[in-house]
Amino acid sequence: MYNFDEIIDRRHTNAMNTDGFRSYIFHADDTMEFPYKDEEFIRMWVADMEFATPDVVIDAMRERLDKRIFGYTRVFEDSYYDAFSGWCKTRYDWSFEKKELVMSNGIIPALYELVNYITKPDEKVLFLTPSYAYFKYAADFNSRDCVCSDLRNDDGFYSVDWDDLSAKAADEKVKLFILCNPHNPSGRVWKKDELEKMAAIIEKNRLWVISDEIHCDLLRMNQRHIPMGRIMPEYDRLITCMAPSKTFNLAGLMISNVIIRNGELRGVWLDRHYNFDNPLSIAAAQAAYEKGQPWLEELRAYLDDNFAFTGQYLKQHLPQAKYRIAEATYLAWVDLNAYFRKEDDLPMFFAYKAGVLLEGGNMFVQNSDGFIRLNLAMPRSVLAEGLRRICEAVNSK
Ligand code: LCS
Repeated sequence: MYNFDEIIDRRHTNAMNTDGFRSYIFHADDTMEFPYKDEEFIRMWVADMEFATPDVVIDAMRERLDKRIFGYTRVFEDSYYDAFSGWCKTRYDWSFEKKELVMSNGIIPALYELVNYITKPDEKVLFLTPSYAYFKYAADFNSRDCVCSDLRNDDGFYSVDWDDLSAKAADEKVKLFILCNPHNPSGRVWKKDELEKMAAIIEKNRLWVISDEIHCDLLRMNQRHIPMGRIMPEYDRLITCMAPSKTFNLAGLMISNVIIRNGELRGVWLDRHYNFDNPLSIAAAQAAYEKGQPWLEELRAYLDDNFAFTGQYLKQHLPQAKYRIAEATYLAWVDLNAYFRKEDDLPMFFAYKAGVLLEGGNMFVQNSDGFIRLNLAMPRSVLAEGLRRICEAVNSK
């Protein structure tokens, strides 16, 4: 039994979570002041967890430390591929060849590079909104235009607007579709029929697809993830991104997996990508895939309970909030439109009035006004305090 109730002090670890919120959420510097001390905030924003990474991962890093030399390193040995591909086969019944796997220091840098390698300057990138904002930033960074297809929201349940997506995919300048599967921020786990419909649209228009599956291990207990690679087993223009970073709380180790089927694109990547990996990160990631499953199953059960707890709390204290338990991720997506105007700055409101750091509104590209996103990956006692403060601030507005 792991102890997910333990409160771990993250101060003085250079954590984005504790020290980076002024710049990331508020685009401000250290002089920005709040009615709370930094350590008094309940932090429900950036997508990492307040839980310790599993012991098996830390032990593997210690073993690697004992080897004492940390020279230039890359994933050369089969053991990493065996661990990660074994994970995919067991959990998702999906396989890929060893040569298709390349490593990246993160999915974000991979997106930035791939958009550049795949699209020409006048071509466009398509994705579903609301969206993880870095899909847009990856296009912006490369001066590519974005085309957004708004998801439909039926009483908190998100689905694709098929007519809209088909029409936008048919734009001859659209060359790349970035799919978030499962979807951040709605938490949807796209089902087989939905993925098949997307695949038909992709094939019809010969689009490249980056399927960002970084959240795929973090499912509610009753859900199943289907990699796009299984829906499109022969499609050459598919890139799949997965990582141990969200799953095992290793984002700072900066190691992620990119599976590139197309040989030519892989060649461009291998030529142009800065191709070294951190030796501690390789040890950690491999151990996570080899031995991390029992920890992950306990984590998922704890997260399921946090989602149920949040639902009950909101129902009682903020009855007009619309909330559905996310099918995946540890991120709750809450519709507060009954309480706020579209133009209200929700992250600012909650930081000042509640002492809670969260993301919301226009931080998700479009189609997200009046929503907040709450990171629930924390001990229940801290979550309870965060929810108490959120509800109190809204109710005393
Ligand atoms: N892709 C998606 C869909 C994500 O949600 C995140 C992190 C990343 C990629 C980042 O991958 P990395 O570069 O770390 O490998 N999501 C975050 C979020 O929603 N808030 O903080 C991080």
